[in-house]
Amino acid sequence: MKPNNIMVTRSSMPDMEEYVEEIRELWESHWLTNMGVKHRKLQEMLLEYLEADHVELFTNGHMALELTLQSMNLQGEVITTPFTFASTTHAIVRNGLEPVFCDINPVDFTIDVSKIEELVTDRTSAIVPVHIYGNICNIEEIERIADKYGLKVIYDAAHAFGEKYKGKGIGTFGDASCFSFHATKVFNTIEGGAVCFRDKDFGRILSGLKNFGIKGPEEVDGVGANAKMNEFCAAMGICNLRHIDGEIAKRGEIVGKYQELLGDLEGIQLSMVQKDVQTNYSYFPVVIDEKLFGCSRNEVFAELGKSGIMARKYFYPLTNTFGCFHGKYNPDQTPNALHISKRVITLPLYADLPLEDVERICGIIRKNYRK
Ligand code: T4K
Repeated sequence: MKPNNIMVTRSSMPDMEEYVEEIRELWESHWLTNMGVKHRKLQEMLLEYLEADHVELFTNGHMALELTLQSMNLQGEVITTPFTFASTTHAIVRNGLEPVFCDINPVDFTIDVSKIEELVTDRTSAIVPVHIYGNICNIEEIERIADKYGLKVIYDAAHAFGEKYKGKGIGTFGDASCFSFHATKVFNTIEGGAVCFRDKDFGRILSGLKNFGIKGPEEVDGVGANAKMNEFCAAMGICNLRHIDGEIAKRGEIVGKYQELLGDLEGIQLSMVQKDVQTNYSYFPVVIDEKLFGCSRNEVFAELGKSGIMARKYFYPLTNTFGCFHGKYNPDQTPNALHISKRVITLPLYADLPLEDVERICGIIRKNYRK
């Protein structure tokens, strides 16, 4: 990475002194992991911030999702979307379940709820919808379908930290919602993740599975993994959570600037805040229609790259085209997802991105408009 490059994102960090103060007592106690004081403190803070019934912390967002699926003891098929990060599909497959790919809608790129029911079979056990880029899925319709067919709903909420829908914390919907606290996310614990859920009994199984399924000193009742958040990561989360509202507000300003500077161009679909959603401005994806815009996504991506602006093609390629699946899935069955994945580009967005840099990025994009 060249020092002057602008990356797609940059981790939010507290002042070093604040972090050092937070970890000082770890030197005194020598207690570094296994649900120590920082772990418990962050858990309490998140319970309040996310307005959730229960929160369980994890070593990363992927293990949160993978172990949530395992805790529910699902069988057969799981309906999900391929327009996501590898983690969503891998969590399903690594549980021995079969992903059944539903298309996305071309407006907010979440699961197309009008196509879910036709994919339900007598082998379907769950739906794993993704709040992609922090865009919230059609929660009411997903709930209706899940109730009708007796399916579990596990939201991949990796991008949706702190968001609200109709005034309610996003982690309160479905059977569980899995968040990522990776360094690249709106809220980070360096690496980390969490699951919000309502059912206490499910929580007991889930918390056991993140610690090898150990129930007591002489009892192991689940084939679990090691997915505990350590004390240093939890301490980072405690510090970052103190500043989160300010960080989200700064991201909002940047998004506003992008919308102001690109909003008049034809052939570039900008990310819009959804109705009834209190957003966290996770990502700023734009979709480029070559015919109307006058040049392709790949050309814009390359032009930005020449100026040291490292945008990304989140989420290209689709997970149902990954080589590890050896052609098992047909991406033509998810045509909107395929279309968007070939045209989307995610522009740099982080709290401290200077507005002059946003102007420079938009200047390059505008220079390529119908040039
Ligand atoms: N579900 C969804 C829908 C997800 O998007 C993700 C993760 C998950 C589940 C799983 O959650 P985790 O298990 O990861 O908690 C990144 C992240 O690694 C990944 O967390 C994220 N989604 C995915 C969308 O993006 P890369 O390979 O693109 O990251 P990388 O290393 O290229 O970093 C991107 C930019 O971020 C860098 O250019 C600079 C900046 N950065 C990166 C790191 C590592 C920092 O500023 N600080 C850092 O420490 O995957």
